[in-house]
Amino acid sequence: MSNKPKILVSRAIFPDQLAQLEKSFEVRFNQADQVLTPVELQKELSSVVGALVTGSERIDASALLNVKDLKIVANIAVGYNNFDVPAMSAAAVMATNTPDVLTDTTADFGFALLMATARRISESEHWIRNGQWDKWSIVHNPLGMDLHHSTIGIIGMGRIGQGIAKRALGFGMKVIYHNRSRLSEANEKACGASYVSKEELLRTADHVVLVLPYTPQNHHTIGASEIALMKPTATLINIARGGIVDDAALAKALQSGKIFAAGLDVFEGEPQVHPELLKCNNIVLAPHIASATEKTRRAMVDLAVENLRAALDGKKPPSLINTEVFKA
Ligand code: 8YV
Repeated sequence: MSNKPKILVSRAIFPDQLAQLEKSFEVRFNQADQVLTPVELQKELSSVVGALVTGSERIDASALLNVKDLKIVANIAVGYNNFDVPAMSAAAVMATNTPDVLTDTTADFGFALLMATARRISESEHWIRNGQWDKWSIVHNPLGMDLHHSTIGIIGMGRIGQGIAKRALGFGMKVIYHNRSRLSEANEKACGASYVSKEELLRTADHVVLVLPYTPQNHHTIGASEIALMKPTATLINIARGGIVDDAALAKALQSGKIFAAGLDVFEGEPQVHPELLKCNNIVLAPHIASATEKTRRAMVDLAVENLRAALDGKKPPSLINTEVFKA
């Protein structure tokens, strides 16, 4: 029997990072690399002092029902809609996330997805693979939409939204945004961004990019009536969370040509994807990879481990969400 404190690591991390943890902790490690069932999660959390989880494990009152010594659950993600924070606070469990370290990588990906969607890069590849290139002409091509000098509308202007805005400036794009609260004048200037209402953004943007956190209030921020406001030539990019877009309504809009195309990194009920979306050609699909470079995923794990170690050493974790739980 080891006398090291016991922690849970809910999914595979890089082997050297795991080995480092194993020097200080007895690690309960989910080898299966599949999301733990609620029953498994409840059982695992009942016997550990800390846990590193991804955005897929729901940490709520039920998951915490039998905890005895649990001090911290550290999300390896910036979004923490998988946390019921009041329930965690009620159980005196610290909640942490991984902001900043993934901002640029995620903004890069948002822009890559936008470019791939507007310029129909996935469809073009299929075009070649399906032997359709023999029909090339000036008009006989997957014709796309321009990014340069178009208007990008960003909904959710946190760190990642601002990163996308700065990239858009390099393309000579006009940047408009909508957010819960307005940025400071200095921040608006740095992003070259103008604040508009959600309706105006949807009506005027050539490219709509979603980067807002998922909360009950943000459920289906984009549904049939919002899509109806968009230009038929517009693209919609979701790198935020599934559930922010009504995927069934989006599939209908893509199939009927109500908007030009969509790029999705996140889905309602992922890893399941709405079957009607899979039938659309004017879509670029990605399996939630916006933060997926080795450098950034390592940095996310490092920050989550830093949070975990701090909490277990009685120190304030650097990205503590429920500060009221920390007692110095
Ligand atoms: C993660 C993310 O890869 O940070 C987030 O909020 O969505 C991604 O960077 C994913 O949640 C796995 O933890």
